[in-house]
Amino acid sequence: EGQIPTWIVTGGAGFIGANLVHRIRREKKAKVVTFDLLTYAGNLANLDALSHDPDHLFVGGDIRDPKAVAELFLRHRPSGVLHLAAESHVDRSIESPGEFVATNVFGTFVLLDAALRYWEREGRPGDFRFLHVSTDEVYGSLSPSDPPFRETTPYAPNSPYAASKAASDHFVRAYHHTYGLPVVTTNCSNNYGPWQFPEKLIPTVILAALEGRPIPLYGDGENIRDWIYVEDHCEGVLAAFDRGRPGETYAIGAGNPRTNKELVLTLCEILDRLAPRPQGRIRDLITPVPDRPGHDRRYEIDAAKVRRELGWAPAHTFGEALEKTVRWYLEHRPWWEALRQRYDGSRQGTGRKGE
Ligand code: NAD
Ligand code: TDX
Repeated sequence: EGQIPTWIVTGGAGFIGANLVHRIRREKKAKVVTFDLLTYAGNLANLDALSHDPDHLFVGGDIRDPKAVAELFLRHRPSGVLHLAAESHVDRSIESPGEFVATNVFGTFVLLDAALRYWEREGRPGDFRFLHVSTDEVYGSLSPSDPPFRETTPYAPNSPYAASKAASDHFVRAYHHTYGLPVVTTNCSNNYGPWQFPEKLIPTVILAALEGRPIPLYGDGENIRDWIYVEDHCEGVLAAFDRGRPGETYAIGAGNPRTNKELVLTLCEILDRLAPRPQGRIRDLITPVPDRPGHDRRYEIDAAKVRRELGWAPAHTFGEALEKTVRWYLEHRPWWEALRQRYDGSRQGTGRKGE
């Protein structure tokens, strides 16, 4: 037909989704339909630069709504789906786990079921892909001597968030095994970069420093996370979408494990250079707060399979991308100041509402 294909991106107005949508429109010959409910975490401003792009369309809607999702497939006839819509914040999942079951588990099921019906009606095209974006948190917590997570690591989710993502991964797997739907799942480590909602650690630290507020460090600060620049994650997602084998899972990580304390101190050092405070060193703002209940101690990814099978490798080094991220927040004050109405940044520690 000579027409370019249409890809549906769910959650495209969120942090990773927006980075992915921009990347697709920059680098791929595909139309994008962003399907997003615009919850507290979704933000149309993240897609502002595409407002005049004739090959991008925003559709507001809920992945938990079977009619809206069926309509989405019928109307846009996609050749692939990149599924990122989710409730994504561990602390919120501790406060209200039900929303995580509804969106991450039931919403993913609704999307899979609509994709299956559509795919069967189209004659089961072999090149259709349902790419499910998931997390390394499904594997649980590593002890200091454990080897990093791999695709074969047993699932052992510990937070309601991780449990809901694990359940969604299992439904994705079942739709391949039982019905043959061509699915691929990626399990990625902690992302950072532009448009990350300020409830997550890295933007929390940057904005607290810029506003002269306490920088909350949970527990002893010795928990380890494996950090990846969001652009590298998006490249991995697109590689898996393009070349991943149906039914396979791919663990994505850039090999940057850091304790929270190390990471926060590195950020403070970058901020002391780029946005010094006349009142003193930024590290003086670091404030220990009560630990997250059930806080996983250590995550780390062994990305040998994506490197070998998909030819993927991260293009950014940790120090440079972290500094680039700090600069992005410095240069996009209006973006995050507007979010202050939805999130005042004063929550410290976690636990239940009102604590
Ligand atoms: P985010 O919270 O920034 O964005 C989520 C988006 O989904 C928002 O735009 C929101 O409006 C939308 N959404 C929520 N509920 C919806 C619903 N019912 N219907 C339609 N849209 C809905 O999340 P993120 O950090 O960009 O994460 C994106 C995906 O990547 C998630 O599936 C998450 O589990 C996964 N992931 C995130 C990380 C990370 O470090 N942030 C790491 C690995 C995997
Ligand atoms: O203020 C804080 N202080 C602090 O010490 C916050 C917000 C976090 N932390 C700690 C908790 C974690 O050990 O920093 C670490 C990172 O916390 P988050 O940014 O909340 O991320 P995490 O819980 O590791 O989950 C993230 O990575 C995997 C994303 O939110 C998930 O969506 C993703 O799947």
